[in-house]
Amino acid sequence: MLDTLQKARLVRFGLLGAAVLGVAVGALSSQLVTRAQEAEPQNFTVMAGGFGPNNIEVLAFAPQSLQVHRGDTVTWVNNGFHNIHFNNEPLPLVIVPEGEGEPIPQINPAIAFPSIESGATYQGGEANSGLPLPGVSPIFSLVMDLEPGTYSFLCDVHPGMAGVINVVASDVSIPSPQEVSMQAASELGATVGASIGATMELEAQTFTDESIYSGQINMGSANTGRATINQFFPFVTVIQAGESVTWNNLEGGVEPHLVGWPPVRGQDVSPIEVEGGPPILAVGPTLAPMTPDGASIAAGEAFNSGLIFPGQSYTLTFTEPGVYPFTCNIHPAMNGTVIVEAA
Ligand SMILES: [Cu+2]
Repeated sequence: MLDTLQKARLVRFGLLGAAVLGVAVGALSSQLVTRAQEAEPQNFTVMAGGFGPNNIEVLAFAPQSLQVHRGDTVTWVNNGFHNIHFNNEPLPLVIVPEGEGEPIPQINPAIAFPSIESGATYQGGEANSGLPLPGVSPIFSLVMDLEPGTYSFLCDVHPGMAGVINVVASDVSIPSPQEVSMQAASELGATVGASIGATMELEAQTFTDESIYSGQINMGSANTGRATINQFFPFVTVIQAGESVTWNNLEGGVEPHLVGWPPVRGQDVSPIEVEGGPPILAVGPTLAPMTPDGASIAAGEAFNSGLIFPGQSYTLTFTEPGVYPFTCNIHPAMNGTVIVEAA
């Protein structure tokens, strides 16, 4: 038998429980259903790139498109080496400005450095987050103070990587921040899933005598949507002394690669200080071409192709028998071997 006090407690607990549940359900439903403009501005997250298993990297903004109301904030999470640039066309990543003295190949300062600070109010026009260089936060946000309309942004490093923000009128209901994040996860997941299948196919196609003895190596993947599979296909090739190997970054790929040996990692830029201004981000030994296309390599000789973009190839001739490892300086998991047999 419950005494009166216990009953009173149970009733109170029951009411409290229902109230807590009600608040929770209320909060959840207000977050999960589409809605017209909230009294408070909302904060939406956009993923800039993502990583999967098997050396898969997604070079896309997710969600690719989202709706906001005027005054909402969009926060980009930079998961890779990307910038967020409200601009019509991508800019070239490496430029060689004409000027006094030796021309210096350098990372384009119009890509590298921000033209708007994170947290600022965006009112349209050209605006660039800058690159996530050492010491720069991977989180970048803007308050969208914009008339209803479509505003597109892109990553200059990865042509084709672009996204859209649709600013809609305040009385139009839009997906909640939680729904937008779910959409992002779904888009990234679908791309990674398709690429896992593609990896297996590419490996099966390239683990054949025909492929291994061809002297042809593909750098990463092509036609895997907005994903790149950062492997060499095949990663072993066998040639005779005096023959050549050609590395192909196929048309339809989305990521630059290099081929070189020994590995030179993490020295993408060699900054040159400039008084009263930002440094010149001179291309460092990781990215700098050292060995021209078509050159001959002797046993033990160091080489570096420099960046090879989709649609470009790079050929070396191996004159001496031996085992020649190679790597991609910007993708440490990309490694392979040329085996040169005596002719
Ligand atoms: Cu690579």
